[in-house]
Amino acid sequence: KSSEIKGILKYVQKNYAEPNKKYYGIAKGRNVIIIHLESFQQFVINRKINGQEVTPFLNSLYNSKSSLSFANLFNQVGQGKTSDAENMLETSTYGLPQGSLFAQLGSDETFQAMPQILKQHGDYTSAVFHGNNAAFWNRNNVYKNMGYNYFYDASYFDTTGDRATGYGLKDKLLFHDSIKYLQHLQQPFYAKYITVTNHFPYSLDTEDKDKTFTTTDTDSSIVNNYFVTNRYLDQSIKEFFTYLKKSELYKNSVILLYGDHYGISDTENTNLASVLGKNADDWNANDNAELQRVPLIIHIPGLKNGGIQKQYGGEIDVLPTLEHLLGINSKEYVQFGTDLMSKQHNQVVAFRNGDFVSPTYNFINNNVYSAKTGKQLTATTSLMKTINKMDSKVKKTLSLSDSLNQKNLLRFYTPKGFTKVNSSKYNYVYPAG
Ligand code: GP9
Ligand code: MN
Repeated sequence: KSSEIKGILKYVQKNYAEPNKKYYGIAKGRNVIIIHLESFQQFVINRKINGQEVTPFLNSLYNSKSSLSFANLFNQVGQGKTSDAENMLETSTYGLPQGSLFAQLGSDETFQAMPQILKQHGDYTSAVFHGNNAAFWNRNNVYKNMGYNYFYDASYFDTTGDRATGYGLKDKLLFHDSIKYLQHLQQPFYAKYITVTNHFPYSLDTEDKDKTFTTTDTDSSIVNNYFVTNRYLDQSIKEFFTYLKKSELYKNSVILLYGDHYGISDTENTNLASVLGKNADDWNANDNAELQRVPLIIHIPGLKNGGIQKQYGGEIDVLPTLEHLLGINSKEYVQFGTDLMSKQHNQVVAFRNGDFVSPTYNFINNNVYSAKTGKQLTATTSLMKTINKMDSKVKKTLSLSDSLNQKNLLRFYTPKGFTKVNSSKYNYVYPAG
């Protein structure tokens, strides 16, 4: 086992991408607020429906010079969905080939996750705010192993009657009702909000629907309703930012927003074609892959030279990117992603099933597509030589991540200056639960 972890360390160190000096440490010491945008996809950004932007506030953040916004960031989740996204964001390791890492391994896993990393680089306090019950995705156990100080789940909030939808407290209420807890967190803090209202089946009472917004009229009620809860999510974020600005937390924070995975499934995608100005009859597997983009917006109040970034990346890359912005070198940790702002950043994005996308070629269901035109390419010997090289790198990174997690190999490696999490120190209280 100790030789196995050595091999993995050697691999991640070889793949390490050096920080870009222009951005290294620009957010050092700030509070970090992560906003997990449930089921929110990139194609919604800057999109108008019936002449109106679906998400005007998120668009303003996305288009701001104070944000590093990523146009080609792909979700890489497997069956663990939200929990896989969280795992990648917190640890820069992949979810499992089957099932959810949180659910299957999370109770006993040794993590080197962001809450503990920040505890040791700047004495951060950490908390999660979520409108669902603590046990969902085994979060109650996982967060202790990640070193989270506090977990404010549904039991902290009034979720009665129409205050909740299928997955818990509505987002506007989550932001509003959590402020009394957020205000009292010791600064600097690392706070994560996991939203729920924009979750399948995208239902919302009439009184919560935005009357100024008229959605699409496709044959799919899922597609039509999706944009309605997108708008609700957008307005909840806007209200939260209004509070942040009023409280002065805003200028001392970096606010990172990301979509966790698709909201419209492959089987519904043809109903989206008309909305996207495409022909449903030509829809193929590559179109589904292209739709796996999710927004990543790293909003740094005061930043003047941000803007939209075109480089390809995935959820696995978010953690090293954030670490470098905070002036923490990711080199000492076992992380499979690379800093999106680094000149050495790896732009081949692995999907959990072994398919991949990149700025040149997409490899989907054993077919090669041009990333530029979306057309399927003939598998010539020379093309396949290139593809096989990319493919074996993708397979290798996934399998090393799986060994690390499945055999809990971080038990055998503690980086210098890192203290292993002692989960027994954390005892989350669930007041009404
Ligand atoms: C529930 C929420 C949804 O607490 O995070 O998870 P998902 O169904 O998207 O994996
Ligand atoms: Mn989700």
